[in-house]
Amino acid sequence: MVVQPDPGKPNERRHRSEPLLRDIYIADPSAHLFEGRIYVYGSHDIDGTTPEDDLGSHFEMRDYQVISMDRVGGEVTIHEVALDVDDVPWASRQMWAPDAATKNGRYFLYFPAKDHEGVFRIGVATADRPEGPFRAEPEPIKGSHSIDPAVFTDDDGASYMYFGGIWGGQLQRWTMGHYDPNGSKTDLEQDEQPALNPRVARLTDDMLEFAEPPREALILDEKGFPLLGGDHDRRFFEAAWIHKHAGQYYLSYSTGDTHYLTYATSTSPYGPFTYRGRILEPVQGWTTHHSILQVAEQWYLFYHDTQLSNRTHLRNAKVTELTHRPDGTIEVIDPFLR
Ligand code: FUB
Repeated sequence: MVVQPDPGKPNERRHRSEPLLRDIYIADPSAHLFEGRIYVYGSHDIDGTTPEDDLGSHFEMRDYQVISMDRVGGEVTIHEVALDVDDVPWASRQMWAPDAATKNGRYFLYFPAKDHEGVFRIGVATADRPEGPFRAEPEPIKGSHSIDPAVFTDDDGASYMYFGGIWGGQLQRWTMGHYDPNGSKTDLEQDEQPALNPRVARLTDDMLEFAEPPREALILDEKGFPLLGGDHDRRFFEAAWIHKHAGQYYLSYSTGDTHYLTYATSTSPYGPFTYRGRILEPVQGWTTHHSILQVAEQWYLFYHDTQLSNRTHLRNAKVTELTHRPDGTIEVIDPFLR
């Protein structure tokens, strides 16, 4: 199937980058360099039947298909289905944004999905090859909840998972240490109180469990105060990603309802992180979700928009160059400017 833009809704603004592929919809692209090749692990968007709502019920993804390329700009290979929801005993629906990692020649796919009670959990599946097929562990990771896992391996070999997302991602329903089905549908509903932050936990040596209880990766303003719930332009919403540059840990994330990709830095993988600015101005489409990858000397931002479909839940992956300035800040990217 070739995905064509909806002719009834022309995209009038010129985009900075073209979609990486047009055959299937891939969103939330998590890019990694494995075995000298770029592999991208994303959501495989489909057009389901569930009506659109504020909780993202219309994001009904059922499987993952890895894409790969030998270089940015090279031919993109779409691999066979890597993991299907029917092959995950604990999962019922909504295979959202995944990530991947490798250790000792094994590959690990980390993915959120709703369990049979409708609660988001995070699972792990293993494979011998970066593209899969992956075999899921029978249970979700103990202590995992919410969405958008991102796994970062530090120079000393320790791996950490960052995760969480508010609104449909349910993070606001875990403030008591357990899932509250009657909790807020959006956030803490306390604009003057500290906002929710992503969670971080080191992984066990076998990469299959948390080695410690997840903790908050605090995001502070320039004066050292927590970002507040009402600070929608800067506070964490979803899509955490970590990269390390010049000895600093960069936590980047989406501000959700204000549609920015922003970042904060720290000298520790646990934070606290200090807010530094924006990476990407709003793209076409509601969601914005990304990864940051260095290939040789060049850094890249993988992201998505809805250029091909003009529909919120049918997104296409893209890539563009990203630049760190000498002072450690990142040049802001306008998705509509070359
Ligand atoms: O793809 C489904 C959800 O949309 C992701 O988990 C969020 O980050 C947002 O991109």
